[in-house]
Amino acid sequence: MSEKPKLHYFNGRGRMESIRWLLAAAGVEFEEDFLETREQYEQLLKDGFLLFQQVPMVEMDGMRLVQTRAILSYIAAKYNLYGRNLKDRALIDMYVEGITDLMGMIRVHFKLPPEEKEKNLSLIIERATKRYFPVYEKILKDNGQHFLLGSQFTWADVQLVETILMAEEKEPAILSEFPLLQAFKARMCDVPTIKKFLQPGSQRKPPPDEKYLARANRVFNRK
Ligand SMILES: N[C@@H](CCC(=O)N[C@@H](CS)C(=O)NCC(=O)O)C(=O)O
Repeated sequence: MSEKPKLHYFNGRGRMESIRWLLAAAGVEFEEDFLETREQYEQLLKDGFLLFQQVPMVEMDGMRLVQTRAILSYIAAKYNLYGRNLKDRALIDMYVEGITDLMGMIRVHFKLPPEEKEKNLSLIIERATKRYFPVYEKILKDNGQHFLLGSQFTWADVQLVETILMAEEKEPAILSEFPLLQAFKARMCDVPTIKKFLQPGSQRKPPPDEKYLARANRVFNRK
């Protein structure tokens, strides 16, 4: 196994993108093995490397990790992005899960049939501005600090800024009613490791398109 974590997934965002973000934010270099063909996927299955026959899979520290959430929490714990105690962890889990629910809606939007896209986009905007962003705006207001957990930079901050940028790709003015989240985003994008990840040529992936979907369908034998 290589020294650096090795990520097995498509050459696209999907469920792996938050893992790329978290590693990048932690300043960890990683390698990627992109799934392009059915044969590559079958080889991973044959080798017994995919516990539930699914990707993302990350080779790291002598393990072959699967299940996105498990991979993220391992990375967060390893690189001190998971709080100082159990209560911090509970808060981080709540904040991450909330933002992941919103992210999940945005992540699958591109796959919807054209006639459902507009309605679904309205739902995303409604959920972002009425349910999720008000919560994070209030947390920042109440603690009057830089990060969701006050002075500690954590996994929750990384997941939130990733989702804000995804939401802005759908609706550029989506943060207009949230001044503290705007300031938060600016601060986060200025964290050196994140700033680097946001530069062109980094391992950050572009929004998914038809080609990405066709590749995934090919690999999983879906029509
Ligand atoms: N609960 C898993 C779900 C993983 C998952 O659904 N992966 C998809 C690709 S994004 C996959 O491998 N699908 C093939 C299959 O389920 O057979 C996770 O969060 O990692």
